[in-house]
Amino acid sequence: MPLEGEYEPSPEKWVRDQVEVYERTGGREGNTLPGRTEPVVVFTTRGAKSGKVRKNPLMRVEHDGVYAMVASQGGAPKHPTWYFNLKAHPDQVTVQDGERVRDGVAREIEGDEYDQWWERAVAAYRDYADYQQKTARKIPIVLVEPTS
Ligand code: F42
Repeated sequence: MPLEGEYEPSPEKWVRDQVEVYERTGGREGNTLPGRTEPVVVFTTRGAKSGKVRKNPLMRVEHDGVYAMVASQGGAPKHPTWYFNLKAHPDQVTVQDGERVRDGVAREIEGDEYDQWWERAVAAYRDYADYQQKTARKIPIVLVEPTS
C-alpha cells in the first residue's frame, strides 16, 4: 500500500520530475539518469519531522528481492535527509520497481553485510566508488526488505 498522507515533492526539480515521470509511466520512462543506462527505482519515506510523504529515485541495487538505498548524495559531506526519515520510521517505506510498488522495512547494515552490499552497489553503479572517495563520511547503506 502507498504511504498515506500529504506528498511533498522534492525541492530539487530534476528529482521531482523524475519521480513524476516514473510513477506516471510505471517506470517505462524516467528509469535512468540522463545519458546513463543503469536503472533507478523510486522509494517513498515518511518525513522524520514533517510526517509528510517523501519520494526519491535512487539507483536500483537489488538482490534476492531486497533493495539497497545507498545514501551517497554524489559524495556530499552530509547524509541525505531521507536517511533520517528511515531512521525515524523504518517501517514506513515503499519501493517502486517498474510498475510494482512494495511495502518494506528498512534496516541499516554494517560489517560484512555492508561490505557485501557495497560490492553489489558499485557493480550496479560504479560512480558510488568515486562518491566514497570524495567524502569523509562512510556512505550508509539501508536495506529495504519487502513485506508485500
Ligand atoms: N541520491 C543518493 O543519495 N543515492 C542515489 O543512488 C541516487 C540516485 C538518484 C537517481 C536519480 C535521481 O533523480 C536522483 C538520485 N539521487 C540519489 C538523489 C536523491 O533522490 C535525493 O535527491 C538526494 O539523495 C538528496 O535527498 P534529500 O532528502 O537530502 O533531498 C533534499 C534536497 C530534500 O528533499 N530536502 C527536503 C527539503 O524540503 O529541503 C526535506 C526532505 C525531508 O525528507 N525532510 C524531512 C521531513 O520531516 O519531511 C526532515 C528530515 C530530517 O532532517 O530529519
